[in-house]
Amino acid sequence: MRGMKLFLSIALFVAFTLGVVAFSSVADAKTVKVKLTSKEIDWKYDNAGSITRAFTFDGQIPGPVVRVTEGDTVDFILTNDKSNKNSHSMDFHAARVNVLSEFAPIKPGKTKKFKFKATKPGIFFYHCGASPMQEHISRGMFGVIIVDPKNDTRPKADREYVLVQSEVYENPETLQEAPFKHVVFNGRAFRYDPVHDPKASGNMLVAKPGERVRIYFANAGPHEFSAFHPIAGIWENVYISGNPKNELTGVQTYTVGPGDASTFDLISPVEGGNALVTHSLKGALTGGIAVIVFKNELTAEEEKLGKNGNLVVK
Ligand SMILES: [Cu+2]
Repeated sequence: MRGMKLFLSIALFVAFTLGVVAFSSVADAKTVKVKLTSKEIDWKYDNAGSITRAFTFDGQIPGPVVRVTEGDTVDFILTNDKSNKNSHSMDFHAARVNVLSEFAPIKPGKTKKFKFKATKPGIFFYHCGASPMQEHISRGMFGVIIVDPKNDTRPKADREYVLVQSEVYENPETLQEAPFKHVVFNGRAFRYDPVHDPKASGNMLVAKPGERVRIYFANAGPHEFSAFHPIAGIWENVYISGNPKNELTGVQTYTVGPGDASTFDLISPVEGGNALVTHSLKGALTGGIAVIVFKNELTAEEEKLGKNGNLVVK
C-alpha cells in the first residue's frame, strides 16, 4: 500500500514536472493584441503641403509598425471609423488564413477580429484589400509587420528603419491610364531628401560609420516595381522577405515588387551620405529618394533615431 502511494506520488511529480516543461516551451510564444482603426483623412503628400484624401491605418502613412516574434499569435481587431465613407479591410502578408472571412471588408462603424500565428520570420507588407484595392493602397492604407526570428542568426543591427515605397496618383480610383505623379517613401515625396527638395523638413536617416543599419523596406505599389539601391553604398546583406535563411551578400540593387518586402543591411566605412533610391529613375526623381547621413558625432536627438522602436523617421 505504501509502495503504491509512493509510486503514485512519483508518477504525479513526474507528470507535473513534464507538464510544467511543456507549458514553459509553449509559454515562450505570446499572444499579441493588435488594434488598428481605419481613418480617412487629408494627407500632405509632398513637402510643399499639397493635399490628397488619404485612407490610412490610425491616421498615418505608413500605418503603425506591428512587431511580433516568430511563433506568436496575433490577436487582431480592425475598427472602421464611423466617420469614414468607405468599407475597409486588413490583409496581413504574414498570415495564413481564409481570405474570404478574415480579410473581408467591413463597413464604417463596424469592428472585426481575427487571429493568426506568425509562423514565418521576416518583414511582411500589410494593406487594406477593399475594392478598388489600387485606390485604397495608393491612398496610403498600408504598413509593415516585422516578425522577429526566434533564433536570429544575423549580426545584430545597430539601427533599424522602416521605409515603405508607394505611388501617388491624380485619380487613384481608376485603373490608371495616366502615369503616377510621385513615387514616395513613407507617404511623402522627398520626405527625407533636402538635397532634391529644399522644402523637406530636414529630418533624414542617420547612422555612424561602421554601424550596421537594417532597413525594413516594403513596396506598397500598387503598380510600380522598386529597384532599391543605396547611391554611394553597397547593401552589405539583403534578406529576401526578411528571413535570415534568405541571405544575399554584397548586393548593389535588389528589386522589390509591389506587395513585397525585404530587409536591407547597410554599413558605411566612411562619413558622408548615401541616397536610398528606387533606381527606376522616374520614381526616384518624382520623390522616391531618402538620404541617410553617416557621421561620427550625432546630436542627442539623432542618437535616438532608429533605436528603441523609433523606426519611422518623422
Ligand atoms: Cu481601405
